[in-house]
Amino acid sequence: MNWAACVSVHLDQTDNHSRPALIIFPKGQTRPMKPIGCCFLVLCSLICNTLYGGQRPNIVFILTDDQGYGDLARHGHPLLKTPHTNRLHGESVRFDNFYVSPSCSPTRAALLTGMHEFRNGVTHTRAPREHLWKEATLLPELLRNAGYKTGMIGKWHLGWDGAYHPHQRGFDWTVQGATHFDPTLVIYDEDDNQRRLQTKGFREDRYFDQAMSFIKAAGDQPFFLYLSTYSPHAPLRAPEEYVAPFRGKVTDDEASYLGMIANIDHNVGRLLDFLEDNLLDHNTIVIFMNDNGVTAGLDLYNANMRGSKCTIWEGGSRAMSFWRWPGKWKPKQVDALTAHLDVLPTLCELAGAEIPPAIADQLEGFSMVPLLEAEGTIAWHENRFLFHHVARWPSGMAAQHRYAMAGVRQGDYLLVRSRPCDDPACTTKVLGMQCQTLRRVEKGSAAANYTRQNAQFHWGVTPPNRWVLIDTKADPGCRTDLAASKPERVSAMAAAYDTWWDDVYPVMVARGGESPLHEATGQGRSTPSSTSLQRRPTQAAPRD
Ligand SMILES: [Ca+2]
Repeated sequence: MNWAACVSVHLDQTDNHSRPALIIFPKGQTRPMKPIGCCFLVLCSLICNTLYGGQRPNIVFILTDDQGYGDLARHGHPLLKTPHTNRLHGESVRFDNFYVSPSCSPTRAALLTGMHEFRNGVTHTRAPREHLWKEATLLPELLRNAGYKTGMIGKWHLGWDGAYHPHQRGFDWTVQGATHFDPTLVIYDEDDNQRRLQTKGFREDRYFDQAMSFIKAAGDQPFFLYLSTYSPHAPLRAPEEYVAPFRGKVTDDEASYLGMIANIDHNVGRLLDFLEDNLLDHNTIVIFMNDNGVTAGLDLYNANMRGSKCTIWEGGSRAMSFWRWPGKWKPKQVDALTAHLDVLPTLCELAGAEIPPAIADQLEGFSMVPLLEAEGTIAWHENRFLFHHVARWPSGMAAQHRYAMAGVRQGDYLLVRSRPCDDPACTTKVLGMQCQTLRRVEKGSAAANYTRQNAQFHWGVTPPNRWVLIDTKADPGCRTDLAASKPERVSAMAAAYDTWWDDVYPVMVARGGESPLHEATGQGRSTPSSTSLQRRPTQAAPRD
């Protein structure tokens, strides 16, 4: 049926509608079809039926918050069992050298735009530097233009107010509600109606309920569901049945953290069963990812990697990335260097969604479709660079942080500087917590965020005024500096980093990356307040 949605989009675009209609046109035809419309219909039918072999798959994209790459039994975790995510792992194409940003908002900005977060002004998790540049075109907008029904559940963290709200960024339908137990869900539908739904039980259980409702409501229309959990981000709470198996083995906080992951796993199983029971599994791509490095589980297990969330080391940004399409892609591991930047071009190709040239020219990611389809190992953008920066500097001090917690990847190599900046004005008084942490570690502190006694390893500080080179495949613990033995590689990667910084810096500043941070009064929240939702305009806000 999906050619029909495509037809309605193109016809409405000829009427200069700012937001293409989504409802199936021939099935519920509401106006006479002109000859030109018939031509469009035939043309679009041909186009859409040739897209990806005639299939327009549904897409369920699950993004967990603060779960680490190692927080999975299949990745060697000694305590977690995760049978359902293990099953997904076993049935998926697994991108095993897949990288995200070191914290929440930057990752979300990059994966929804296909561009580095700095190009969208996202340099923090605190408002307003969490706000995704208003001019950016997001993945759900592109998929909606291609006839997809778009839904978003859970954590957003790219700005709640006004034009930043996900309902204004391409999602027809959104569900929010961050309270752990008995959350009141705020639901916006595609008719722009808002309603509140008082629920019982645990938040992520209700999120997955809503996911199934959304899928049922989509009917024959292809859908894109962005299901973004708050678990296992702190505060750490989960139903006791999930926490109990870990009590007595680890600290209470760690038990709760693992319990939150066990609950996600339970819900992954529910969703996979639901798709199978409703005969949707063979036409639905399921993607599972985490958004940054490990947090509360760092001292338990980190897949032998150095680093946690908000560090520049390997463990700060390596992520799970499982892509399942039964009957279409054979399960396998892919070792090519891939990233969140690649999600947008990949899904647009799979969905047959056009990326306008002006946007395509700015994309920094590549379609992973050749990797998904290949029978064996293939060459794929082998010389690409990926650039990392923890950011989080005090507003107005980006230039001083050019080399503070920065990294560049190529192939299996990571060129890295894990250092505080050299500016004495960068203190906690101006919200320079990141550099202060590294200064404490440099002076010998054994504790830092997410670790009680392993800060010297996981937050390790590199020597001043030079880069360190790591072969991450041979050395995920990042213990051996190869810089002295590979000076040409260091020079080439360092030059690439400088070119990138010089290019992105003015763009980042112009798009809000240096805006004054709000004080910690709740305005930097990652959850919506009732006022932010009430202020959301009923019409699409003008782009400024
Ligand atoms: Ca996160």
